[in-house]
Amino acid sequence: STLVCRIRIKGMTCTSCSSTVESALQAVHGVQKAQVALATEEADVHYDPKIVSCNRLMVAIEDTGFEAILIN
Ligand code: 9UX
Repeated sequence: STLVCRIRIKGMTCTSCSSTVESALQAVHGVQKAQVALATEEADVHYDPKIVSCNRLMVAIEDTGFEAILIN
């Protein structure tokens, strides 16, 4: 079963930025689905908690050069 992690992403200014972040999240082992919305600066990531963590997903975002902030 999967959990959802919602993450605010700071610094994205175009759809290429959001596509880069979305692809990076989708490439992480344990991620079942990832959507990044430029307009709301939010990522919704469905992940298997036996394989990966929300903190690890935030690191994957920051590795692309953007700031990640946990939402609730
Ligand atoms: Mo768009 Mo984002 O031209 O770093 S790819 S600004």
